[in-house]
Amino acid sequence: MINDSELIINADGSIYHLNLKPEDIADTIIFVGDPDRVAEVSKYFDNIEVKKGKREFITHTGFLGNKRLTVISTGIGTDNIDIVINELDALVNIDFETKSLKEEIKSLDIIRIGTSGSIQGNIAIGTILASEFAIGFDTLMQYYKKPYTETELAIQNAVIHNFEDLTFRPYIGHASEKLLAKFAYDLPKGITMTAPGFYGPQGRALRTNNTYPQLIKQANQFIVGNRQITNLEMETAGIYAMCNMLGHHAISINAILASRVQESFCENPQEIIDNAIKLVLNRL
Ligand code: R1P
Repeated sequence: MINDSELIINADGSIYHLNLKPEDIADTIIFVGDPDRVAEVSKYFDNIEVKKGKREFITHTGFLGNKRLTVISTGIGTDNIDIVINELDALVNIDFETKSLKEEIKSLDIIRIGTSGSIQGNIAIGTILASEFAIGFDTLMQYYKKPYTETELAIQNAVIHNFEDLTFRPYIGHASEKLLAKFAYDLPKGITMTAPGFYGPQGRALRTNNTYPQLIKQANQFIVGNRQITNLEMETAGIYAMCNMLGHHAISINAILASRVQESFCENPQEIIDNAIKLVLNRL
């Protein structure tokens, strides 16, 4: 039995942060960062049966045709991803009455629709890109033991050699093969770099003296086999690594809004994000 301070259930039977009960979520879950983006996705649903929220975690569940779907906002950063993945996993795999693991462990399908910056000249603003792998420059996976595939180990070694002056060891996660085949068969794919902040941790210096001023240049030049780091954001590595560890399927679809090599930002972010939303919903 899991104790009351590890699995915190609210008085109404919902889980602590997400404020959701097991019956509130579907087996296919779309993640967005921005809470306002939840309605931008659910406006395409045929009906919405659940609308709940707490803090930055807004959830809508409904049907698109005969497919039951949940869309949930994760807010910014992998610290939130820790909460969202653990609580979603508990909602499907822990019996809230007995507070014990269910006999049959379920795998969720998780699709992130996020915004991101390109760090390669050939990935233009407006591109919809799928993350095949992700590198976490944040600390989340220091607290968990995840099995590594051979390709992940090769990427991790290449990162340590390429980013010479790093004082920490980034972690690696991978997309679900099943979801790559379903959602990203014709999309450009790449390695996504996940940062624990928007400014210094992504090589921006408005008025700061940064520890890694060469971060974007090093990311741009990184190569392992025939793979490059294509883009930069703040959640994908956490989603992938946590899902790899817990047996959930995940894919991250990135709407490229900025180019860090051309040093420019798009004029039509909403249109690019909407293209990514429609692409994912059409392939469900
Ligand atoms: C930073 O502006 C935020 O935007 C990106 C980053 O990953 C970070 O969360 O994604 P979302 O638009 O999905 O939030």
